[in-house]
Amino acid sequence: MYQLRPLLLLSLGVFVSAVRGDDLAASEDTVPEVNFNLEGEHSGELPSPWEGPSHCVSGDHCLYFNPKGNNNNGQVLITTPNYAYLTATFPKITSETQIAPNSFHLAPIPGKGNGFVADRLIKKGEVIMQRQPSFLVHADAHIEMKPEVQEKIYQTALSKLSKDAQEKFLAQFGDGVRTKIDKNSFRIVVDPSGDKESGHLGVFVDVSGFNHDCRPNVHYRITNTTHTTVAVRNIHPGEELTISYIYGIARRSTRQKELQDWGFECTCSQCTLNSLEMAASDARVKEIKRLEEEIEEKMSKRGEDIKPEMGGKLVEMYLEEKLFAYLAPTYVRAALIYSMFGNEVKAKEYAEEAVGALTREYGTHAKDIQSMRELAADVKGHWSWAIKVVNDDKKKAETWKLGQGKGKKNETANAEVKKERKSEKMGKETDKRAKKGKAKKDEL
Ligand SMILES: *[C@@H]1O[C@H](CO)[C@@H](O)[C@H](O)[C@H]1NC(C)=O
Ligand SMILES: CC(=O)N[C@H]1CO[C@H](CO)[C@@H](O)[C@@H]1O
Repeated sequence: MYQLRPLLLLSLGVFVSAVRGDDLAASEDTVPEVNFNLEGEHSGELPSPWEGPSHCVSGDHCLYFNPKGNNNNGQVLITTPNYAYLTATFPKITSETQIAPNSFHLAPIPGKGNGFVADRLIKKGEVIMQRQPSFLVHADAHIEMKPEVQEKIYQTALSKLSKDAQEKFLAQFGDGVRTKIDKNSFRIVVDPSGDKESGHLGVFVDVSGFNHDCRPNVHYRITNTTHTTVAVRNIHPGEELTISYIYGIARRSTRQKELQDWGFECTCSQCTLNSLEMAASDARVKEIKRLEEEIEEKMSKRGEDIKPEMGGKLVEMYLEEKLFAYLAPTYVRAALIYSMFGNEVKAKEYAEEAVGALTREYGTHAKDIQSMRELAADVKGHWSWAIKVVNDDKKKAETWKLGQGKGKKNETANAEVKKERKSEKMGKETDKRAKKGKAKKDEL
């Protein structure tokens, strides 16, 4: 099976125009009608070897094609001039290499169709695959277009890909091109600034060979439309390579409900435990969430009542639950907490693990990597060092506040927007205090 669910952003406006049928008819093979007057937005031609725009629909959704993309297998976009330009001009991936092509092969997996099987030991941290989407469509266009118009433009787009890519596309789960996109695409925010309007659906034909497991051995991330898969533990010859189609840190009943979207029950190792093990697993997941909330809450109150062993306990539960694809934030927390309590050995150990996990899960540019490297290299020189050792020392409390302002900026790899805002506020607080001359040497 090759199913991946896109997370569509359905706004009311989109829904209304879909109901009203606002789409104009497709202008097959006519002069592209591209809007050249959008202020501050790109509307011209794309750099070579990109072709297009052509086949424009609804004014500004057009077809773009890169025959050299994906190792000459081709890449098609159905999107606005601006998003096409962004996609076509993302920096080339050079820092991350692909492992040898002979490390795994596609083979029948009992009960699952085809899947990737390792041919050699694939080591934790190895990059398995990096791909551009073969087929990328703006979410608005996918939702709004009239079916007959959509069918035409999707068929045209598909016919531009190599034979091999077309075959792989058509071998995916679902009837018809539209359903295959619904069931197999990844949601991609094209604009690096996070503009919500820039939601696209991307189909990566090679990635479809990864089957689902709720305790996967491979992590994936999408950066600037590039899909990267990395081994999160050692994978032995003969073992299947899996990713998770859903967020893994959920109880079994939740996971099963979500997976019904692909028409199958969760039958992975974790979902088929016996009832005793299952209850233990569910309890652990519940405790993980509770402890994470508790740590977050205490950290937001200058680390009041936080216990040194909390971070370590969290890591332990993640490992027991085999959540190897989601370890980075957990290691970062543990490293910081141990450092705050002046435990040099453990702070160093977890900071080193954090660097590895951040690289696997977020790439070499992950926000917190530099800080975790610094912590691992010189625990006692880090802002967090021993600030909880003397609880009632005024100066230490001050340091904590300053440190947190800085720490928040650097050490919340996957902080949500809300948390970012909070840290901005704290950052300003730090500046104010710095001006008053109260800052310590290494806090700024
Ligand atoms: C993503 O694209 C933006 C804009 O082109 C670029 O500044 C940024 O460095 C890219 N990120 C990565 C990780 O390549
Ligand atoms: C300790 C650490 O990682 N500091 C970095 C925090 O982020 C700023 C910029 O965002 C860097 O300049 C620091 O080096």
